[in-house]
Amino acid sequence: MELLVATRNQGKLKEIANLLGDAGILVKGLDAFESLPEVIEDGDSFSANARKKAETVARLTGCVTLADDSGLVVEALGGRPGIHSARYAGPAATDADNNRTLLQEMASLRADQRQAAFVCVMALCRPDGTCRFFEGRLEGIILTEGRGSGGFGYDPLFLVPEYGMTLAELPMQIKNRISHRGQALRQLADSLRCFGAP
Ligand code: ITT
Repeated sequence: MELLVATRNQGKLKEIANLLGDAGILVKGLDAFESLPEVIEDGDSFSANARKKAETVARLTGCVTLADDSGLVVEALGGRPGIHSARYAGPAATDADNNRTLLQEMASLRADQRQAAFVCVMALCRPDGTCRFFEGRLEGIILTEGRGSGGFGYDPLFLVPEYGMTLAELPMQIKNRISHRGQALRQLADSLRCFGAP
């Protein structure tokens, strides 16, 4: 089975392909559809943005579509960067820009104020707008400098206490076993196994 994923983020796509590949599902990202318009992520929650991305692409292509809206939630920053994680440092921000901004915003925080969580909401939508949602969350600590070269986004700053390593130091197989995205995708794979396409 092939599944369209409404993302242009190659880091996400790689993890999703790896996880769903184990369930026999081949994924295709939006790079195969150059002419599709950019979906504006103006919802006020992860689920609203996940639905908007999946529903829009499903309607435009006529294909069942999966979307991932995810981000980093830092309690001591009132939940920032949250749904704005991809563009925390500005509209054209790179991962390095976002990581720098996060470290600046957290510079005055004590060690016991550096708890954070990655959150992922997946929406699987049909062209008629019917959707199912799957969620995951991973708790961790934000370091004062990056470690590791794997993963993407905020991974070098995100320490997983049980492993004593950042998500950028852990192999993808382990990240996928514990991550917010892995949790959501395992629910999705179970749901597809039981009910077929939505
Ligand atoms: P698409 O909308 O095309 O999927 P995006 O990067 O804009 O790509 P989001 O709006 O969902 O996607 O923003 C997710 C951001 O949250 C992502 O760019 C990273 O900065 C961060 N993020 C999410 N999951 C992450 C992970 O597993 N590791 C590191 N950073 C992550």
